[in-house]
Amino acid sequence: MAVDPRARTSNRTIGQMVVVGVIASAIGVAWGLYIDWFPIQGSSQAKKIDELWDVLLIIAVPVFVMVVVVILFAVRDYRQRPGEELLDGPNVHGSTRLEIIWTTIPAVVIFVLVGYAATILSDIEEAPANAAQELKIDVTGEQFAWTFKYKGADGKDVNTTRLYLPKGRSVKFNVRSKDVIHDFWIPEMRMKVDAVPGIVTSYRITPIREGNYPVVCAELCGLGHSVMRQTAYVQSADKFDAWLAKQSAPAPAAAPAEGGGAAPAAAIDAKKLFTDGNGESIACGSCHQLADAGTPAGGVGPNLDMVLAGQSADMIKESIVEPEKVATKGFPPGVMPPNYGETLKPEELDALVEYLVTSTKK
Ligand code: HEC
Ligand SMILES: [Cu+2]
Repeated sequence: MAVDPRARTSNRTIGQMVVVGVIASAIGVAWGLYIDWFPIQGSSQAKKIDELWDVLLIIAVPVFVMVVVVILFAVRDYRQRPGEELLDGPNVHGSTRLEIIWTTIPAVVIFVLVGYAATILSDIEEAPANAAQELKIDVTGEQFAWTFKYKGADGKDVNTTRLYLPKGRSVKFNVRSKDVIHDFWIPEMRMKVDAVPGIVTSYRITPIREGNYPVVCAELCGLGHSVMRQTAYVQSADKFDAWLAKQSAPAPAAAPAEGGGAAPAAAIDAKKLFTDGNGESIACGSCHQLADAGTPAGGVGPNLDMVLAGQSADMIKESIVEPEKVATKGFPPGVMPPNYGETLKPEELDALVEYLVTSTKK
């Protein structure tokens, strides 16, 4: 006897679906847990976030499999066969029992997951027991670099483009933007927040392993977005303290005495201007390699030891103030900040140019 085409789902079919679903879910979950989704765990927050990911995956994969299995079986059993072109479907009315089940189960799953995710969120945002111990760092994003400001031992600001972090200590970043929306992210630390003009956003991490990790911008912010990358250096707490103490030590060159005849250029530390900026100007060293200043290779901009050798002071000055005028071949235009004419004082600019002329002379 032919099966009534309007009622093909038998207990046998349901049994097949369950078997296929269970096997596919097991494979999917095992595969999902096997894949190395993330970079190493650099912060205590990273562990908890990765655990949350695994739990979500264990629940989400079977849900996905269930939906796909039902679709595939429906296609197999209910597709139109020859001779059925004029047949109508079965006259089915709602089933209150089914509707209650398919509303309740997803609702319960979602409430449980939301509750669990909320506890993880409050865990990873929790302030350390000893709030005074926490290191606070001001992070400023602008097209196309990050700058970091620490409070030195004597309360003096320490500005830098290299992010140094102590292992094992809670760090709170207060994030700002000078222009458009950026997003401050160190993938190994997992946490991430938009830098929004006009407001201060924040998050905290506790680094748990020493090493160098990329700092990236995770919000499309303009031509140089993809190169808005720097490095976070996680060091032992002792090394970090020594670094910070050294940065906040008084500058060797004292300001010229009032009315004194000291040449202003002598008071300007051009190398420091190059490596750290003046607080307003973005540090050149975050993009350019320069042997004398010890800034690393691999930046966005050309290696200045190579391109500036033998160039005149006028040419160099022009390249700094009007970077667009002569774009360097092979490098992205529109990435070097166009406003050094404003963010650098004229005497700072001159000191910087002179420094570049002498330090790149062969
Ligand atoms: C955000 C990254 C970035 C920063 C910060 C930056 N530059 Fe550049 N710079 C570039 C890029 C990219 C180029 C090449 C494209 C161009 O010429 O505009 C460049 C080009 C140059 C050139 C021309 C090189 C040549 O081939 O003649 C000079 C000189 C220069 N920069 C000096 C500086 C100085 C000095 C500073 C700091 C006051 C600085 N740059 C800050 C990215 C940067
Ligand atoms: Cu950005």
